[in-house]
Amino acid sequence: MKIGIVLYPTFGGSGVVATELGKSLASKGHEIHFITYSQPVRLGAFRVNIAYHEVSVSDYPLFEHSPYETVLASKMVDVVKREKLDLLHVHYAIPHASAAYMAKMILNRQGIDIPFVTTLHGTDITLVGKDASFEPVITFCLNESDAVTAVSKSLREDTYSHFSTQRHIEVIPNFIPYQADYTLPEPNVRKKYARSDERILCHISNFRRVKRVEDVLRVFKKVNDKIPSKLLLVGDGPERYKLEELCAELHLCDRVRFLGKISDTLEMLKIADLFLLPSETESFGLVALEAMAVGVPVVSSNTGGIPEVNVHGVSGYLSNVGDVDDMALNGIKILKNQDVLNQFRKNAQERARQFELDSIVTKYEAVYKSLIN
Ligand code: GMT
Repeated sequence: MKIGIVLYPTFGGSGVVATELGKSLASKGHEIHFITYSQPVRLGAFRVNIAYHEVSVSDYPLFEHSPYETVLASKMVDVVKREKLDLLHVHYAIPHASAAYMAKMILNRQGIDIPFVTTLHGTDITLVGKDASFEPVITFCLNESDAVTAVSKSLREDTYSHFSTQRHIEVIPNFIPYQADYTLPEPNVRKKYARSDERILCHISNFRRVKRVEDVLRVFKKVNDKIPSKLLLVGDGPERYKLEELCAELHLCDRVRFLGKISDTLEMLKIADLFLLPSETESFGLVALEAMAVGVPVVSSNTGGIPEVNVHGVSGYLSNVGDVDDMALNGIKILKNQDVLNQFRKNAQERARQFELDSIVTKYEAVYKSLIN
C-alpha cells in the first residue's frame, strides 16, 4: 500500500508512534510518505520505501497566525496525486483530521477517492479537543473520518463522553517503539551518573503541567531520604525553571540531573532502576512502556490509560494523582531489596512484550485494508 502519514514530528509520543509505525510499515514493503513541517526526530537515516514531504508555510505580513492547516491540506492533495497514495493516516486530531477532510473533499471533486484514518492520541481529546474553541470541528472530523482509532480503552471512553459521536472507534494500543533490544547497559555509562550503591530514578516528558513533574521531585526526595539515589530528568518544557527552583528548595541540586531533550532515550533508560510517571492525565503513557521494555519498573498515577499498561503490583505500582506519599512508599518497596527489584524488572519486561511492534502494526494494516478494499 502507499500510505501518507501526517504527524507532529517532535519528541511527543504521538510523533514517535507515527514515525515508528511508518518505519515498520516501510520495512514490510509498504511505501510511506511522511507529511509534516520538519523531519520527524525518530526518522533517522535514509530508509528504503520512505519519503518525507515538508509543509512550509510562507510568512506573509498579513498573517498574525500562519495558516498551517490550509497549507497542510494543499500538501496532502499534492502528495496524494503525485505519489498516487491509497490512504492517509493522520495522528493527532488537531488540525490533522480537519486538514485531511479538506484534502479528501478537494480530491473528491477531482474524481479521486482517498480514505483517511484518524488516530487519537490523548490531549487532542482530553485537554485541547474538548475545549469549546475546537469541539465542533473535532466532532465533525471524528464523524467524517473513514476510520478512527484510539490508543487506549480509556481514551475511547473519554472520546465518547466529551464528543457527540457514536461512531466506531477501534482501540489499537501503542507499541514498544523500537525493535526489541534487550542488551545490558554499558557499565561505564551508569557509573557516570551514580555510585554503585545508589539507585537511579528517571522521568522523561515535555515538562508540561499535565505531567506533574513537581511530584516527581517530591517522590524522589522521599525515596532518597531512605535509599541513596540519583534522579535523571529528560526533556524540556514550560515547567523547567520552576522545577529547577524546586530542586534547590528541596536541597536536591546535587542529586538531580536535568539532561534536556534526547532523541533516543533507550540507552539512558537502560541505566535506570525505576521510572516515575505521576501525570494528571495520560491516554497511554508510551514512555512508561519504553521503560518497561528495557526492564525498568514504573511507579505512576492511575489516571487514563496508564493502568492498561502498568499493572499494579506486577510491573510497578499505581497511586491516585498527587499522592506523592504513596508513590514514594511504592518506590521504596521496589528499590530497597535487590531480589524484589529484579522480580519487578522481569515482570515489567514480560508485560511490555504484550505490546510488541509486529502485532500492533498488523492491526493498523487490517484497518487500512478494510478501507482500501
Ligand atoms: O504527553 C504528551 O504531552 C504528548 C502527547 C502527544 O501527543 O504526543 O502524548 C499523548 O500521546 C502518546 C502516544 O499515543 C501517549 O502515550 C500519551 O499518553 C499521550 N499524552 C497524554 O495523554 C497526556
